[in-house]
Amino acid sequence: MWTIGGTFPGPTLESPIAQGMIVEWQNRLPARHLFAIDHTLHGAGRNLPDVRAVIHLHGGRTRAASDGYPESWTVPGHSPGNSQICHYPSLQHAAPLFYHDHTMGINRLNTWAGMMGFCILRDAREDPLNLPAGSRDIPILICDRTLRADGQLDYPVSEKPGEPWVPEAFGDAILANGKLLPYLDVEPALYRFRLLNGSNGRFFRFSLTNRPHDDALQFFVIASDQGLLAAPVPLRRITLAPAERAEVLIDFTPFAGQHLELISDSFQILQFRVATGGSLGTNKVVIPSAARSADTIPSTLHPTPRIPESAAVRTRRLTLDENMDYIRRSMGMLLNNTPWHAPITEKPVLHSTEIWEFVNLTDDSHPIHLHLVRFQILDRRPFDQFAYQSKGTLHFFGPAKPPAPEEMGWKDTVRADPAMVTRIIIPFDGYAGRYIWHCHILEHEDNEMMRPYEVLPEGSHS
Ligand SMILES: [Cu+2]
Repeated sequence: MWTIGGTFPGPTLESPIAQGMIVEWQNRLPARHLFAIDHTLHGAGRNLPDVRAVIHLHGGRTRAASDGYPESWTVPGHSPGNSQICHYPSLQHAAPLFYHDHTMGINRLNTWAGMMGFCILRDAREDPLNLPAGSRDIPILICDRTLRADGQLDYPVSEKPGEPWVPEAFGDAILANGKLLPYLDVEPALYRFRLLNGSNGRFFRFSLTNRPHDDALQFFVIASDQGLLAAPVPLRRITLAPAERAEVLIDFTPFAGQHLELISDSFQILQFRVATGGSLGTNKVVIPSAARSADTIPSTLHPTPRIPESAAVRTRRLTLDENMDYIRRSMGMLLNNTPWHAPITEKPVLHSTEIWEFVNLTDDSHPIHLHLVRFQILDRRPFDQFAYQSKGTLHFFGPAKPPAPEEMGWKDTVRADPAMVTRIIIPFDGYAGRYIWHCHILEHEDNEMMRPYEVLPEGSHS
């Protein structure tokens, strides 16, 4: 793999909020790329070096200069120009963030190669909640990859000579923190897991089972992309699109001596081996039950008042489009029918609030991510794709559906489902500057499903 810091996932960055971090990302990749580059894609031409990298902190409220713009890549080497120095002020809520490559035209290859890891922002104001901590607070990056018969990492290619890009890459090996079918020894106690879907394109539907009984066991969702929900949400199954996160509490207390499994549909992902009687191994001190009084699930977490629609100064209607490329003879995807290099069209003003509605004209669900900001999901509403294509009018097939309870917190990535209008409300807080928004299916992103946007200084007219 091509990793950050020599491990996959890369080292977990941890910081209290508002303390700030300065990270120097040094590019010491080898001279040849691990996978086949499609030089016909925008930003990946033969005139550019094959091996390039730039790191983005996903979900970070970061100044544009440190955000990892896709064209601000570095090349391998040890001289000063070969590293990217980023300031992450972390002036935001505690949240499970992650960093990953974002290089123009080859992001899907670099990230698949392994260039990603967690960044956990903590807030001491959460301490009174007594959530599981230390060895019972575990980030788990789950992703699919393809392994060749000799065990080496592989990435699919198309059948077209010289144009290896594929519209989607799905692997049949599911890795949890880089391991295939691993197990985790746990105590019969309450645990906090921070789940991240690190796949290029695979959606997961996680559940917890006690095979062979195959019951879908209950767990509690306590946080989404941008931190704690208002209250824990009991669930037996949760969908995570690429780049979405969920924090869950699992209580292993009733399962002493049993094996449980985290699964997604038919895939086994991770086995939990629950110790008997509160001890783990021979040297471990048995925790008296009185000392575990913190093993309760809080009834409330963090207030997340809903932003009223009236707070928005404007609404932008943005289509998600399929685009038949007759030269490439393949289907590409676009945002608002506009390629990456066209002039910037979305220019919200700093500290203003907008509603963006994604009119999905494709047959795919696209996880849409905006850099810099956090947002709330307003609703999803089914509409007539044909009427929109032919007349440009929105004809709805039914009422708007509110987001699921586990989506009611702050988000930075939203599932825009096919034939639905997905609406989000976004306070553009943070910094003025040029950022991007894109589909987080990395094959789509690399082939034009990404656009710049610009936050204008306060007092400007958008
Ligand atoms: Cu997409």
